[in-house]
Amino acid sequence: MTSRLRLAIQKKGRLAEESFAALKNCGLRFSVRGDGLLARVNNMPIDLLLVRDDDIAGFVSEGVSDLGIVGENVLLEEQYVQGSKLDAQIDRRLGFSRCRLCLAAPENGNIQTLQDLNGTRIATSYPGVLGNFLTKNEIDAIPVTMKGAVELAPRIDIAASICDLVSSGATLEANGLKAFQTILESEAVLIKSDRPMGRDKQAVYDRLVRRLDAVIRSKDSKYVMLNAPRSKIDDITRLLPGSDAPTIIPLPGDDNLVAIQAVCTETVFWETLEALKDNGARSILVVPIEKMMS
Ligand code: PRT
Ligand code: ZN
Repeated sequence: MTSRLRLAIQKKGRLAEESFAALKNCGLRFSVRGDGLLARVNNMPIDLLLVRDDDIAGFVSEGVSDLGIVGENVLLEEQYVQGSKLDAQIDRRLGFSRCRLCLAAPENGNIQTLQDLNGTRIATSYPGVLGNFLTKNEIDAIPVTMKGAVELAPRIDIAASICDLVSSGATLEANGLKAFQTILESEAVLIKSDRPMGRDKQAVYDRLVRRLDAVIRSKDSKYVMLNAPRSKIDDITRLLPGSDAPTIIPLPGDDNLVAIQAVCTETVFWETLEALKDNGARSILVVPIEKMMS
């Protein structure tokens, strides 16, 4: 087996672009060409396995790949289907490709609540996750497995409702369906097995995840700079999202005014800026943070 760390990622699809982007932000240099299954990272001993997302958890479990990036929804489904045979666990959450696995039914139809599902069929690509949810909630319904076009099932009487991934909600709306229950909040996750990696690979893994953590942390982070009356320091500090110790700098020539600078680790909304202004803040600047390592 190669001494290079192997990371399996989706070759093409909704996860692929963001997985590539996260790795490039970690400073990995590679190019993905044509039909190749393997992309070599030039500046670190890492090889990327470019595969379908359904194969990733299995590859990690079998030791074909040391790590994988996959939707939590796909990992959980594999875990339910394969049970204890699957040796692939969540190492860390990556914060992209967020979506919800929802139960949805025709708007204004017979199914509006969980209880209405009793005795009906539910079309889904996630029979394992759905089956577990139904058992836990003591609902007696039958999952019907479909690999695609799940949203069409109610229209052609394959099932009365569906259990599918939703992000913007446009697909449900276009098909006259309405979500009435979320059964899983999913995002991309880094997965690995419980097997030890060996010292060399472990060192590469440590470097990679330290950078990944920094990329995830800096994604929503902004550096906020503003001037404010000294009397408002506490109010303004409280308004800065996800910042614990802002830097306060006196402004020469004006004893009543200070400059406040802070790293905000949560999204800075327009509403936050408006509230800061209402509390006397002036000259507010919000700038992106490219890299952050504590
Ligand atoms: O070819 P391969 O097997 O690798 O890919 P795939 O076709 O199985 O998966 P792909 O690329 O569609 O999705 C990969 C992963 O992206 C999923 O497993 C999720 O973790 C994540 N993801 C995030 C989504 C969505 N958002 C999503 N909206 N996967 C699918 N959808 C579909 C959903 O099934 C529905 O058909 O998009 C439609 C709904 O989208 P909205 O925006 O209209 O609500
Ligand atoms: Zn797939």
